[in-house]
Amino acid sequence: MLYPISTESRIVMDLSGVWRFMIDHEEQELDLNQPLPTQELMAVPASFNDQAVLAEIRQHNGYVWYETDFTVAKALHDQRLVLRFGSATHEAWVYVNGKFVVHHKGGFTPFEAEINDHLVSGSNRLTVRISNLLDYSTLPVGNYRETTDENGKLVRKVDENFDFFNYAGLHRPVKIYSTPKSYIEDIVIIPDVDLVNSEADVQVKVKTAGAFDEVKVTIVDEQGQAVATASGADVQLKINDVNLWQPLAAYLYTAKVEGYQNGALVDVYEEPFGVRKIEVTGGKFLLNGESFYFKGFGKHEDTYIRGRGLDEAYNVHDIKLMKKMGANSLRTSHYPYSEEMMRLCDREGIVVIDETPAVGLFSNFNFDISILEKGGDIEDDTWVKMNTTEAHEQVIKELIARDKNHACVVMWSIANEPASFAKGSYEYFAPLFALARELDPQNRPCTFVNIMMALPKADKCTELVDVIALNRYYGWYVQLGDLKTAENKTRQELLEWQTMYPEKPIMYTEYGADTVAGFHSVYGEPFSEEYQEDYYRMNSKVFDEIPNFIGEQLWNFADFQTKFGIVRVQGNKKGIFTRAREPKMVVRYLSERWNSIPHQGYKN
Ligand code: BDP
Repeated sequence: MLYPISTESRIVMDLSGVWRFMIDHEEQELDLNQPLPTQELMAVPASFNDQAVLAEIRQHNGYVWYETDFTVAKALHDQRLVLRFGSATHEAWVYVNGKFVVHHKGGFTPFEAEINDHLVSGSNRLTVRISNLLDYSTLPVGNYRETTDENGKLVRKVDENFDFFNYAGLHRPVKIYSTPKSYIEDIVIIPDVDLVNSEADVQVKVKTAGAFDEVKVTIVDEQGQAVATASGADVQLKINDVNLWQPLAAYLYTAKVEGYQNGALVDVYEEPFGVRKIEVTGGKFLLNGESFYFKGFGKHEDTYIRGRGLDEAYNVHDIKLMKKMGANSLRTSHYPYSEEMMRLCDREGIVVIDETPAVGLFSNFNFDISILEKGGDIEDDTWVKMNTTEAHEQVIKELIARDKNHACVVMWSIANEPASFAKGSYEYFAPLFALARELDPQNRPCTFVNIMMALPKADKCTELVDVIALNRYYGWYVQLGDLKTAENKTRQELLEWQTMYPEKPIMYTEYGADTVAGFHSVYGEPFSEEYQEDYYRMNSKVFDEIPNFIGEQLWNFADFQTKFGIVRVQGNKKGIFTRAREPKMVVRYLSERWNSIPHQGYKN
């Protein structure tokens, strides 16, 4: 799916701004021919939860309404007009002038619809109904229940089966873009680089709709010079003396695609891409033929007031902080991030593990690893209870359709911390890994993120992955305050993985300790800034001993909001930055460490 951009043949209108907003009390049916009966206002894009200063809105579980007005310039009336949502969390029904135009389920991927037939000249009304409900058929997974209040009125309740606040609303830009009636629908770019001769064959496949008698593809370099050109909807172009997309030294080419009719240019689209090679072999992760060491973060799209809404200033700032620390990578934990962030990572050379919103695939979450140390059959009914296959297939399709051309994406993460030790997990995941591998034109490696209880002997799904990605909390959820034992456990487990799967590289995708900024302890007690630093030092020491250990992505970049919980005071405090992006003490230690570890060629 193409990102909406303006070109010589296309115009983008951004509908961001202040919209009307209303909670749906499900009492009477709304007359969609009338404007929403509300005085409440809500900024878009942003979560609705934290804006209004009303508990009723912040904690609402159910349906809400958004509405705005827009006018399309007369000059565009003969163009194809597409209404596009960067995301709507988690389910949306869209109406233009009271008429239904599109429905989409899944809160983190874009969707769109042609709206020409629904438009009137002058002012148009765009109304969106959104649900933030989650259950055992959605991703992420929520524990859903219905009760009634003292007046017999239905009360819906979602208890998040995951550790982040269930922010919802119109989180990403809502746009209308124009194309000519005949238009470029999709572009697939598959670079194949010959590292020895510094040249690349780039296959470009163009999908068009309508009447074109010629499609022309030109590859343009960063200086704006055309370096290769070809005619056809499926072409191979050669780039000599190719500039590689390298971690933190990104080089982006642009594929300029033009569609002609009777010699006249009809539609143009420009897709950025990078040339780089990814290989997983002999326990290493190779980027452009050299072993790559992941240094970086799991994070969240999470800021004050905006909640999970797009904030490009935060995105730019976060990446600058990462680069300053010597980091080179992030995982889009625990859902696809905005397209704006993905384009920024392309530009900044940030290496991305791109994750689906499959989190909470666990019917009985706890950190009791003793159940697994006992061995034998594990009592867990996750794969009987969950009904997420359809949503999972859909989001893999939508994520790969959206992100397939991004240079920054080096691996897909199919899920975070599923019950991969439980009966039925392999049968659930095998077809999903097969689907991702079949759909990705660039054949990127695939993984899922393994939960602490799924120790080497217990896990049933590791066979499916290219890279073993582990979330581990020795020294926090287990062996709290006992870093000596935690160190031994860490070492013992990593060596066990390495022995069992000598060909598969191993990395940490989470490890961390809740730390209250400003809390200090001469004893280095848990929650203190000293403990956080000791915890990271202990882990670093073990990582450096394990040859196949190829990366450390800590948890979390910044403190973030969660649901209430007795171990969550104002959210999760595992950030190495506060929610306001102020550094905790450990940032100095990690900056020194990461700035001294090369991005490539470490542990060769
Ligand atoms: C892991 C989850 C992550 C949590 C983290 C934690 O993947 O979402 O926030 O633990 O407990 O289980 O901090």
